[in-house]
Amino acid sequence: GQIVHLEDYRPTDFVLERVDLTFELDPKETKVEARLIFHRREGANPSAPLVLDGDELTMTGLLLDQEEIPAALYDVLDDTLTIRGLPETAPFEITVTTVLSPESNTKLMGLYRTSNVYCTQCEAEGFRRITYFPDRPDVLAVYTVNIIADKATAPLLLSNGNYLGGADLGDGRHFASWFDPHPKPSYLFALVAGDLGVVEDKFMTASGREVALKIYVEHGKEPRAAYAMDALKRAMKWDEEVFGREYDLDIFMIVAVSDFNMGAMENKGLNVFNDKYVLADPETATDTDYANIEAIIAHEYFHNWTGNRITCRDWFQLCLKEGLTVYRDHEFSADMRSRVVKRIAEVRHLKSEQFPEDAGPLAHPVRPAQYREINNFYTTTVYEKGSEVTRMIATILGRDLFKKGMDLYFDRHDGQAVTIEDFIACFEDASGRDLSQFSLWYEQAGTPLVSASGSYDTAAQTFTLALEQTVPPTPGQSAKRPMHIPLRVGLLLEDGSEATLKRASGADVTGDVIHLTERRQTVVFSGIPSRPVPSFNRGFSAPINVHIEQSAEDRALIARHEVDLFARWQALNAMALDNLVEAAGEARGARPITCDELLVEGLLAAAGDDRLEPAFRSQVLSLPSEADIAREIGHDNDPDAIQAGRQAILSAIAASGRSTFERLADDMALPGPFRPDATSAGQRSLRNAALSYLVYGDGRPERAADAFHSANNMTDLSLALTLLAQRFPDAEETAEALAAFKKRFADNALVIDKWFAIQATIPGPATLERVKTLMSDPLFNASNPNRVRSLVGTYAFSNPTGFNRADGEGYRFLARQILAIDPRNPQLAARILTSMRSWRSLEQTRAEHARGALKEIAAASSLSADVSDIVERMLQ
Ligand code: HT7
Ligand code: ZN
Repeated sequence: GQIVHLEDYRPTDFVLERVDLTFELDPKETKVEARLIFHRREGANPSAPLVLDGDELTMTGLLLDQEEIPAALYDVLDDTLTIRGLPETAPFEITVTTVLSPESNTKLMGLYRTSNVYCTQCEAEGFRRITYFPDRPDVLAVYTVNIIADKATAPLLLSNGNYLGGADLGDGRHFASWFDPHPKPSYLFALVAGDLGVVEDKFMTASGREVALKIYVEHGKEPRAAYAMDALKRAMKWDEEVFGREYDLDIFMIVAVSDFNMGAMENKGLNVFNDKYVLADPETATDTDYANIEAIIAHEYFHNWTGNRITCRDWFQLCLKEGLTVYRDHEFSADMRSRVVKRIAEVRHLKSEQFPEDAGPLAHPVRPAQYREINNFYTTTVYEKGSEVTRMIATILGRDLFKKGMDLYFDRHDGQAVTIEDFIACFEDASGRDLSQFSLWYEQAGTPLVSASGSYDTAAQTFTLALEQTVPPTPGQSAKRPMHIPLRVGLLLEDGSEATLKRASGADVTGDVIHLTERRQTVVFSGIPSRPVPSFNRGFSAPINVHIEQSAEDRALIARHEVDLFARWQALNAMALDNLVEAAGEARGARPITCDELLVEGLLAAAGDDRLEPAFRSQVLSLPSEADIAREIGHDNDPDAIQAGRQAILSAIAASGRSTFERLADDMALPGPFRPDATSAGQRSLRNAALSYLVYGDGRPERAADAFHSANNMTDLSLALTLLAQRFPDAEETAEALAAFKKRFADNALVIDKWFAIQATIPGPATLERVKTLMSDPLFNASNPNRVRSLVGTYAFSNPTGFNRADGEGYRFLARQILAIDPRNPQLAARILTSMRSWRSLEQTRAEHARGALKEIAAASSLSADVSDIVERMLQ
């Protein structure tokens, strides 16, 4: 693949006015006729040829205004069809006919088959696998789609927009026509055909239009789509109330499929979902599954405005739709559930996924300036950091001006394909503020580090904060400019009360936000009666690392008294992390491991505080992960020592907290039938956190086995199974529970994914053999992405001691898997390979093994662009 550069962007020479597609569906030989009406753009070169994109296409016909185009006037190369001699000004029609084999399309891009259903995935560049087309997001057109298929096997024929009509063709086939009045880019095209069950509902928009809602699932699974339907209606209502956005077609459809490369896809009016994010019932879905379904249903729905009505000019602008839409789905979940608990979960995710990406060889700006393979840029940086950047705009402008900016964006750019500059300009125009320095957040990769130190002047009663920001070098960006960092702070006095922030001099302060804009800046607060304890980055107002010398006592004060509950969690988490880093060092040096008494006190005080909501207390009890500790240490990591240190701390907490945990396990028991709401989920979560410590303290499997046998929902059942497997992998009870679980859920793919994943997380070097054995289990299916992710992906991403075996066998195993997956499904292979993105921060022996495995991949012949792009960047 060639490198594409943002600065090379040029509009097309031709404007596409209309698209008419006719599909004659067949598993092996689908015929696609595309009629495309173009005219030459005003001002374009009158002799410029029309260049269309294609990928692995077989073309059987090419007409200009219904006349065959002579061979001398067109060229078919690998990825393009070039047509010369086209009219200078008049509109013309190109008709392209292609023949595809959906059943042999294993890449799951373009038109493919999954469980006997025809289905498409076109983002980012899948449409070019269906027909020759100007396959780029700034080409917006109105589509009519005709689908012809066998009536018995494909009674259902769906595409974007509104249903026009259909008929029986009398030869065992039938057809249906769809018309989408909203101009859209090709990546939002979708077609689904097959035999599916449906759940139907309707939604009345604020302006009184009735929208038919349909969720299509495999026959028999309809009851499991009820929660998704409920989430959809709540999302539609929320978008009207909070962003003033109404739905714009008569029908909104969701189709759940079992083979899908990502979570879901926001095709106009016809979202296609990985069934993992649609199907749920108490017996088979965990609380996390319910929360994910709610978030992803909302996310895809919200794309209707942020992504579809206003789309991206080019793929460099991906964060324009993704960062903003993630921000919107985060706000939705915060409103549906507990805001602080949601924020903690977001920050945990950001730090565990995005921070390592930003600190490693795959680091890139929220808006990259170049790419080789766009599929590799659907990253946590574009999505989650992109969302944080949007959140910072809201923090800097305040709620009302942010809303004004969003309204202006919807107003000004509806129906357009735009850029980050266009987006930012709306907030500048709405607020009168200059956001040019702020825009560096889109351009500079790397997680900024803010170092802070405070000094209190007793005589003057002033508190001076000295702040310094550094943005670390990242691939292709060695020098960085200072950013605009909105830092929310509180100053806590000895008694836990909060000092009023009165700025005397230095950096700008609005409310509790310090605007850090220079490399080094001080800010002086006056009228501070005693030495305060600063609480930094309240609510995680900026996606940064903060370095501040703060004693455990100071952190404990924050943990007890901060009005910002997020900051309380943050203080305890930081205290725990300090202790865990130290413990890892002690374990590595074979020294005794010490557990900080203040940490234990703080954790138990919060966990046992009935005034706080259970979900929050559960978050407090969940210590930083082994990966979090490795990230904090940053270099020369020994995963075994990290794990040993962490386990010693867990044991100490388990011992000190026994009575608290016993009480919580009882108090948090939920009588009555399962309910998936946030409050019940929070109680389950706290109860399971307490149970985990108790099992830890017991050192015996009985309690976990009891929990397994008495569970009446998947949250409790899978937690109990995880405890058994991770703590007692060789116990009789564990073998029995694993066998019982497998037997009970053998025909439920999504639950069997959990069965594989749980076993893939068992710590220690022996798990590699287990994973290999599981790969030959009859239930393993190498062509199903969810299954591959659940076993191979979980092993590589979520099992630090199992995967990072000191002998390097884990890496060599992964290399072989990547090479096996790549020819079938490059996107999936490339994604799983990113599990090795932090290899350089391992201790030397492991790092050398990791390098060796990466080189083995790099040396393989005929790698996909997806995998070779990742492996080359990782080795650079
Ligand atoms: N916008 C969707 C991205 C997506 C995708 C991208 C590449 C390959 C396959 C894909 N499936 C879905 C998902 C989203 O952010 O909503
Ligand atoms: Zn999205």
